[in-house]
Amino acid sequence: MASSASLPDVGRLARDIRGGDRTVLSRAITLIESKRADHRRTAAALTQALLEATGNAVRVGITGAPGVGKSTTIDVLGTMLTKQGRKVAVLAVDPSSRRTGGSILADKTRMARLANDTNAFIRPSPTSGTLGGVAAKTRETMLLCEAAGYDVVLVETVGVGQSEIAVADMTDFFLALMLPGAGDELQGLKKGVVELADMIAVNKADGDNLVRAKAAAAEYRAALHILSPRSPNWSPPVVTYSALTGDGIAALWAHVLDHREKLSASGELASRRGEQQVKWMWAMLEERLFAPLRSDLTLKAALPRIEADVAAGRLAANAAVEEIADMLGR
Ligand SMILES: Nc1nc2c(ncn2[C@@H]2O[C@H](COP(=O)(O)OP(=O)(O)O)[C@@H](O)[C@H]2O)c(=O)[nH]1
Ligand SMILES: [Mg+2]
Repeated sequence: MASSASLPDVGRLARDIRGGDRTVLSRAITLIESKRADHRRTAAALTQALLEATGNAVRVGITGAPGVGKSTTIDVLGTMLTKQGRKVAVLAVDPSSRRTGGSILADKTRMARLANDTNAFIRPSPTSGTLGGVAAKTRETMLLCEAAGYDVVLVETVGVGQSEIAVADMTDFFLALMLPGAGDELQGLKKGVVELADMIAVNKADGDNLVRAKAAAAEYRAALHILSPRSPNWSPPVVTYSALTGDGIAALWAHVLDHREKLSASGELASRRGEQQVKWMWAMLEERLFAPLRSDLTLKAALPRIEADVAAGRLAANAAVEEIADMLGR
């Protein structure tokens, strides 16, 4: 284990991050992502030191099936926002990227304009096998970006179950992107994504797709009618747009700002954020407390036998818990 002398000075790191130093920001995010216990403690101290400088960004989660146009949308939306004087951070959560690394490269080329924009910061968030397979450190990364002065944070996630819920739980506005037509409109509903969404946006409403995009939007609108809204202060709109031509992008962002205004006025934004933070604390604590179950080799080896005994009725569930707790307490 490294001595504390080799660890970065938290006060200095915090100052440089607040000063907007991108290199320091990148290094700090690497520290946040580290699994080393001493790094973890330093990262926590850093987050705490920066806390009062966080919370000022518009936090938007963007989800949708692969190919729906998330990266293209972020490129055009992000560029529009930096032109308005905003600083935009993009955090890309892709559970598949751990295996191939390829999708991150693809994303960088899809976000070519933003990648070269000095007022934008793009960071892929590595996923871990824990916390539902979601990037376990994306939330803290977002806080660091806010402290560095990024006032829009876009979190991109590919449309697969748990990572969507996790991203919805760390953002103010959850945007579900859909493809026009193809009769798959209601699949999104089945997966529950639409229930999380603060807006549904049908992309690729251009050329031959225009009519099908409008038809898809009408279907979503009808479907949303029968769902109870996530917020008493907001009915999720359904819009069509084209990331390719840029048509509808400004209107899309206007809805995000409208949502923000309404939820700020009602106090819901602050309470939603507060709840998110507490929920996140418990998720991390649970994760921490369960860690020995995965790392203790003797216990790991014994668990299948214990489970089998419980399943077969040879071992009472409470007796199994005592046995496991004894092993943990050794
Ligand atoms: N026609 C059309 N194609 C689009 C639009 N947006 C994205 N695409 C294309 O759809 C493909 C997938 O886009 P990408 O942004 O990588 O999707 P992601 O996987 O959701 O990030 C690319 O070939 C894009 O050029 C759009 O608005 N109209
Ligand atoms: Mg992408």
